[in-house]
Amino acid sequence: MSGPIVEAVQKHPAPEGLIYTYGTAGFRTKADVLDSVLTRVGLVAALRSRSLKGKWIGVMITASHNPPEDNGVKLVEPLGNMLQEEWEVISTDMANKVSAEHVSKFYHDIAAQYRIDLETPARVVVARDTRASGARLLGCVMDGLKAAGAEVKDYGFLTTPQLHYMVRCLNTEDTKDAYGTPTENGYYEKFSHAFKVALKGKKPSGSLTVDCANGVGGPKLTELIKHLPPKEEALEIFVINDNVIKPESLNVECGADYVKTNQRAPPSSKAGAGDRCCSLDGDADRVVYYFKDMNNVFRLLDGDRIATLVASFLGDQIRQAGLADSIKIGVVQTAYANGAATQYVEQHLKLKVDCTPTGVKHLHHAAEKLDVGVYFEANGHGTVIFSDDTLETIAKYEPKSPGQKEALDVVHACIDLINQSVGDALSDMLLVEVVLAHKNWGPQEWLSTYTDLPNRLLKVIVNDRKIFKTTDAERRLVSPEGLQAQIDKEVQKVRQGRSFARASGTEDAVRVYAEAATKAEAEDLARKVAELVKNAGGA
Ligand code: G16
Repeated sequence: MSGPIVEAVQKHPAPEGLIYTYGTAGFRTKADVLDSVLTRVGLVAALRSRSLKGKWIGVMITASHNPPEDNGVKLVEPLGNMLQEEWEVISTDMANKVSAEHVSKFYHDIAAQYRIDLETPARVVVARDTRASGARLLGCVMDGLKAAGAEVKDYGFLTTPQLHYMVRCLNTEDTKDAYGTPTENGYYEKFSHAFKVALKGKKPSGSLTVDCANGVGGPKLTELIKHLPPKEEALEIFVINDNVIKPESLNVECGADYVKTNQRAPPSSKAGAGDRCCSLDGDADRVVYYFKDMNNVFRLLDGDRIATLVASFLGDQIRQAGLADSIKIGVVQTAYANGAATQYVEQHLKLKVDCTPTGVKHLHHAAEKLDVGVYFEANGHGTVIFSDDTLETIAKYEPKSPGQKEALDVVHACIDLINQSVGDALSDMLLVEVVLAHKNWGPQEWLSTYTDLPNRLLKVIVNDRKIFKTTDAERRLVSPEGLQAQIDKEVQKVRQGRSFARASGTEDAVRVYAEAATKAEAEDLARKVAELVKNAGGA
């Protein structure tokens, strides 16, 4: 068998003995073993587009929060959602075919099985983050796309959420659901305009320092700032850790994952007490806030905090607009959500909380079932989505007083400000700033809404993380046998204890989370559970 597909696949042979999996956020591993995967992802993207009659499909080359030597790739559905699970399986199968002939046969088998007409146009949008391996891997995807005869738009460097935005814009262009102009400028204009309108003349207090993880978020935030209202009228932003010329510094001692996991500011931070700071991750789809309090103690305002802040604000505005009876807000979290955050949402905000496994796609699906679904992972990954019915209710609603109109205007502006295709650090950050400005809050007031339970997150390297299998939204282990009972025993020894272990979908490690009434108890519990995991996993 020969032909363009066989030739393209032969050009990028798969290393022997490696098994690839489309995980939490696509394929992600060391960049030097990804060439074959990228070419095959190009083929899958073309098939997926053809299966949807030529709709644009996104390919993002990034390993987000992972170290600089890693890379990865994920596929984006036409409305900017994560790839459908059925196609994750196809992608995994495609990546693991042994020979070029097998790949070509599989490509045609899938086309036959899904009744995909290979003459239908295939349209694919590609972009990448600033990793050194990105250019080479882009070449590998292009070879796959070319072999499959796809039409390609290459946006160069983008944040992951910008790529999602482009995909959604391209597929909704000239329809009643048009999301925006599919250009970088279009992105900046849409979100900066919504920011200005949502602020309603209010000004966030103080400035904001943004750590960009030395990733693609740095240059993109600098561009966005040019479109925002002048700092005298709105917000002064200081950009730090934006060195993309040195890709080996990506996510190193900076960025959202560093701050969340280590519960400390990047060592490079020069912020003083009370200064509001936030950190993006390597591809700018996560954001966490933090500050030093008056005693110089580091205080984290993570994804749970963003969810509670935003849910309470939107709840207030919807109530003030007179829409409380027709629109219900819900919050979606994962097992990593702090117990105090869950309690605050349920008991104080009186909102429903759903818990799903880790991975944006799971949270997104759960949020889609709500009128307004506020979903955030504790690590800062999340957004808010409004159901079609809710959007219609809001669009048709006639306010009955100036107060109702004012609140309704804010709701409209927030809908535009929130990147509803996916969690977007830049859009989330602007939303947080709007809420703080309306509430006239600094980070201390935000922190005072509830007290987090002390917690600890650890990474354990084991021989084979795949033996760690979970149930109950990853809160309990079903394998290795007997391990959960041992964890339960440790949990019972501390006050307000909770702990779980799960295999990471993006790194070769098992993650252990523990929380308890005191810092010492939380750290002790995390250490003990990590030890149990190590023993069971043959570290
Ligand atoms: C990705 C996923 C997130 C997930 C994170 C960690 O984030 O998109 O949903 O929380 O990985 O996942 P895991 O614990 O399975 O390694 P990112 O920002 O790295 O793309």
